[in-house]
Amino acid sequence: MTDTPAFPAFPPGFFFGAATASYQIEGAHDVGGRGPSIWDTYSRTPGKVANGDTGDVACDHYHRYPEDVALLKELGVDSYRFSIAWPRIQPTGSGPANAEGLDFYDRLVDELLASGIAPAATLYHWDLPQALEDTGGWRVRATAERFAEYTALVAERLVDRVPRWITLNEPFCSAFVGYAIGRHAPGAREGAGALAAAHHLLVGHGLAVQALRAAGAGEVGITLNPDRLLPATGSEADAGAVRRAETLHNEVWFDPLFAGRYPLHEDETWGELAREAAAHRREGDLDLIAAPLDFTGINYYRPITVTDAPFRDPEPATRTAVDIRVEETWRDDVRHTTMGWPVVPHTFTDLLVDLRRRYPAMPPLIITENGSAEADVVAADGQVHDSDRVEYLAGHLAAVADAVAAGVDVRGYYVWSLLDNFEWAYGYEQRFGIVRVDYQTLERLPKDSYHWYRQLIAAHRDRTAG
Ligand code: GBH
Repeated sequence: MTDTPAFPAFPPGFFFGAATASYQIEGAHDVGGRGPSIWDTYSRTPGKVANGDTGDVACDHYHRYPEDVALLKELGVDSYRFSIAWPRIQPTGSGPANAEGLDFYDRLVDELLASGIAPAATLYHWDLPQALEDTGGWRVRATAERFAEYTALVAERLVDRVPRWITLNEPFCSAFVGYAIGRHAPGAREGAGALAAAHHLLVGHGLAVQALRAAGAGEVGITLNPDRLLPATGSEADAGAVRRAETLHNEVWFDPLFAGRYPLHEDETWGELAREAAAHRREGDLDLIAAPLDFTGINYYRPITVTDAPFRDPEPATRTAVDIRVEETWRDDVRHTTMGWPVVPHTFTDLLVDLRRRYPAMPPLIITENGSAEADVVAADGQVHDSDRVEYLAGHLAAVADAVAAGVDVRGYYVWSLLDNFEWAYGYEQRFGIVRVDYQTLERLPKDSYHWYRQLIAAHRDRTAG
């Protein structure tokens, strides 16, 4: 490694981890009784995923998990965040547990514990059993009820050894990217359907929290991906655009979870669509959704610039839930990752400070994802000198440390991701790993960023020991 940025300082007890998700790394799509998920269907639909990539093999983590846990151990992380594939536990989304599916996560959890790493399990990172999509998916309340049953099955088996549970990962993506933009499975482009999905995801979260509490789970939380939304200009019109984007990106989730209300500006944002969505709400739902949590997981990558814009499709009949008269762009005066995302670390601090101020009832934060996609270059010396990623991580970790210094109670940080993996619509083209995966040989190669992160963790331990 060449020159490395200084390590930001965190308080004693602050923990470090690495994160992954089932469909992105496991492969073994037809092994151990696993049923098909909406991502199997979507990735097989021509034109949906770059290069026609699928998660059939991915990193073959299902078979290579001991090697991956060894990488985590060497890295020195306190915790590993992974997700459980619902269709491994219930191949068709309901009924009794598939023993082979539970056995896999049981082995993984034991391997982690034997390595001194605390497991953090996400119950839903987007791989809905296809059978449940066929009966309406998240548009219907029944899916939320099935989610609670699945959660109870998993908790019954693992709650004694998994100290940290995350119900949903980024329900924004499930609802809006899946049912309104159509760039994620199931690839729908709907208005009321996407807003119904948003509500049923929150109900599913609430029911899953009940199931986890009943099983005696330790820490329980949800992972959200709040956005830092900046107006393109100081105009009144752009201020309105930011308000509508705040509803779509942030308030749909944070308001019911942490303020006990439905989004403040939903009528201004959605008009007629908001009324259709409200039809799915039942008495008691807000209490269920707002049940106390132990932490809020935050995924953050980049800021978004927002401009007032005309409707994309003025026809109410075809309006999707993302048609809120807003154009989203990115800053062009800074470096961009290979995703095209601008690198502006201080926006992370600003976001955390702002959320803390806006939602006083929100429980302590854990950064459940942060990282960057960078070019895949193996140098002549056989190593990956990903100095751009090191710089990204250093900047964003420093931004988290700044938020902590400003009084925001952030408890830990998980880097996204341990491994290069299936980056959803981008397939294997985008690489977020601190460990490189050769998709021909499935060989793992720690990058410079892995070594840098290992040193940061070791330095934190030395500094805060005793
Ligand atoms: C996270 O999503 C995910 O949790 C993780 O699985 C993923 O690998 C990681 O970040 C890196 O992307 O262009 O309008 O179709 C981050 C948020 C939301 C970013 C969806 C890409 C596509 C929106 N993602 N977004 S659109």
